[in-house]
Amino acid sequence: MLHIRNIAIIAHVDHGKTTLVDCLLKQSGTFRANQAQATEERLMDSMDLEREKGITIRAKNAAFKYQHYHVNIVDTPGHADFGGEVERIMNMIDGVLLVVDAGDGPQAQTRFVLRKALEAGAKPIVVINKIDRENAAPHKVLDQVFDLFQSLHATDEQLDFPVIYASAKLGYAKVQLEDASDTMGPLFDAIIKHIPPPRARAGEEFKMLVANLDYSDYLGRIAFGKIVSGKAKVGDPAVCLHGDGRKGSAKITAIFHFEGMKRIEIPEAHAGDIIGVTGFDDVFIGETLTDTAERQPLPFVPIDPPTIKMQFAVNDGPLGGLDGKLVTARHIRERLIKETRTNVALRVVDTDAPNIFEVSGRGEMQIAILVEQMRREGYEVLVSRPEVIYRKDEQGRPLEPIERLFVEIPKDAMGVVMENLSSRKAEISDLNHHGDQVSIEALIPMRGLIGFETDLVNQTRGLGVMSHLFHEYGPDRGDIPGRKSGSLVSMESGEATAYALNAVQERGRLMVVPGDAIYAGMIVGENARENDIPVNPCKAKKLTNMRSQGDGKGIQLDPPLKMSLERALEYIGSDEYLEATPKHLRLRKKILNETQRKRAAQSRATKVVKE
Ligand SMILES: Nc1nc2c(ncn2[C@@H]2O[C@H](COP(=O)(O)OP(=O)(O)OP(=O)(O)O)[C@@H](O)[C@H]2O)c(=O)[nH]1
Ligand SMILES: [Mg+2]
Repeated sequence: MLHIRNIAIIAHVDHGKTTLVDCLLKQSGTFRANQAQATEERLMDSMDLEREKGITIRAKNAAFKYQHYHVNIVDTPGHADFGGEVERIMNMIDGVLLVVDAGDGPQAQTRFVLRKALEAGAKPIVVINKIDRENAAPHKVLDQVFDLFQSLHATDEQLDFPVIYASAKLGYAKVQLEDASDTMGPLFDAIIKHIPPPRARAGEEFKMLVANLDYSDYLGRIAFGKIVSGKAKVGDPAVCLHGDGRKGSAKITAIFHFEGMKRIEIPEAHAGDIIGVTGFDDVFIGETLTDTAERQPLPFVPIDPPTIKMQFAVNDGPLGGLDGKLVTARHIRERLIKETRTNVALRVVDTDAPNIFEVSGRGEMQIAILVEQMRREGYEVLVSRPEVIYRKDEQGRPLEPIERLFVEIPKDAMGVVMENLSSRKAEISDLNHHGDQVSIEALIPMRGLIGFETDLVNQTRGLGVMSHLFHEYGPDRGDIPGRKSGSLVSMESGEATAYALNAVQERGRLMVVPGDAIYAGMIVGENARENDIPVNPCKAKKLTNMRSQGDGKGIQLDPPLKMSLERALEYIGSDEYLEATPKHLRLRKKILNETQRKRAAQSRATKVVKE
C-alpha cells in the first residue's frame, strides 16, 4: 500500500490535462520507443468523439510505474457539462494535480473541480502549465490560485500546496521557474513526496466502492474502484450491496489493474489499489462490493443534480427508419437506460406518451454528445429543445437554475455583448478592463445561456471565451425573448427542386439543397420575420416543349445554413424537433400537419389568455 499513489488530473477545459497524462505515461517508460503510441498525441482521449472534438468526455484510468511506485492516474474532462465525471471519481483518489493554464489562470471549472477535490479531502499539487507560451504569467496565476483556495475556505494545510511549473507539450516540469529541466522528473518526485499513500485499511474485510463501469464481451460487466479495505482474490465469494438495499451474492471471476492504458489481469489485489472486477452483473456506480452480506455499505457522496432536460422521441416522420436500424421506442429506451448506468449525471424518465422519454443532464453539450453517439450506433431519434429544470420554494414559487458566467472579450465587442447579456437577463456582477480585453462576470439564468456561446463567437469574431458554473436555484427571472426568426415550413412532400428553392429563398435563408428529401412539416429555411410561413420547396417548373424540367440551370441559390447538432438543438423552438438519423440532421415542427398545428397554437393562446 505504501508504494501506491492514486491521483486525478483536474482542470478547466483545455488547460492541458490529457497532454500532461500523455507526458507522464511516456516519460515513465510505459510505452516502448517503437510502440506507435509513443509518438501519438492525447492518447487518453480514446473515444472517436473525443479525438474529433479535441476534448475529454469521460474520465479514464491509467497507471504508470515510477521507481518502485505504482501510480494510478485518472484523466478527467474539464468541460462543465461533464462535471459529473469528476465528481464520481473523487472517491478513488487521494490527491489531485490541479492544472492551471499559465496564461488564462483559474477559470470557472477550476473552481468547481478544486471545490470537489477539497471536499473529498484530496491533497492538491498545483501544476502551472503551458509556461512555454508567450502570454504565460506564472507568478500572477499563482497568486490567483492562492486566492481561489482561500475563497473555497481551504485549511492552512491545504493552502500550503506544492507548486510545479510545467510545459506538458514540451515535456518538462520544474519546482522553481529559474530551474533548468528537460523532463517531468520534478513532477514525478512531487507526486511521490506530497501525495499520501491510499486511505485504505489492509487488515480488514474486503470492501470497494464502485466508481466506474465498463463491459467486456467475454467477461460481462467490469466494476472499477479503489479497494478501501482488505484484499480480493479471483474465485473469492463476494456480495454486492446495491443502492436500493438489495444484496447480490456472486463470485469474483477476474481482477484487473492498470498498466499504462491497458487493463492487465492479475490473480489478487490489495487495499489501496484501483482495480476492475468481474462477476457482478447488475452492479452500478456508487454501490459497495464486499465479502459478506452483513457488512455496511460505504458512503457514496451524491453528485450534483441535472439542470436541463430534453425530450427524446421516436422518429415518427415520413422519412423515419430510412437510414437507421434502431428506431423503436424499445430500442431508444434501452439505449438511454444503458447510458445512465455509466453516465452518472444523466437521468432518464418515461413520460405519459409511450414514445417520448425525458432525458436530463448538466448541459446541452452533454446531451448532444449522447445524440451523436446514438446516431453513430444506428439509432434514429427526435430531440426537443433543451429546457431548464425548475424547482419550487417553500411558498410554491418557481425557482430556476442560475449560473455564474465568466466572459473574456475584446474591448470593441463590449457594446454588443453587454446588450446581448442584458436581453438574456444577466446581472453583471463584475467588469474589468485590462489592456484591450474586458472580463465580465455575471449571474445569468441557465435558460438565458442556451445559445449564448454561438452568439459570443459571432459577436467577437471567435475571440471571445466563456465559461460558467452552477450558482444557485433562484427566483424566476421572467421572460427571455427567443429566436427572432420564424421557420419556413414545407407544405409538400417530395424532392426539393432548384426552381422552387429559388422562390423560397426570397423569404429567408435556406437550410436544404436541391435533391434533398422533404416532407410536409419539415423546416426548410429560416424566415426573415418572426412568424412561421408555409412554403413549397418541391414545385417543379411547368414543362414546355422547348425546355426540359427545371433542372436548375442558370439558377443561383445561396449556400444553405448548415447547423451542427448542438447548434440545431439550441436553435429550434419549443414546438420543433431535431430529427437525428445516422446520415441526416433535419429540423421539423413537432406537429407535421399544418391545420393541426394551427389548432394547437390557437388552443395554447386561449389557454394563456384564460390563465
Ligand atoms: N503551448 C502549450 N500548449 C499546451 C500545453 N499543454 C497542452 N497544450 C495544448 O492545449 C490544448 C488542450 O490540451 P488538452 O490536453 O486536450 O487539454 P485538456 O485539459 O485535457 O482538455 P479537456 O479534457 O477537454 O478539458 C492542446 O492543443 C494541447 O496541445 C503546454 O504545456 N504548452
Ligand atoms: Mg482532456
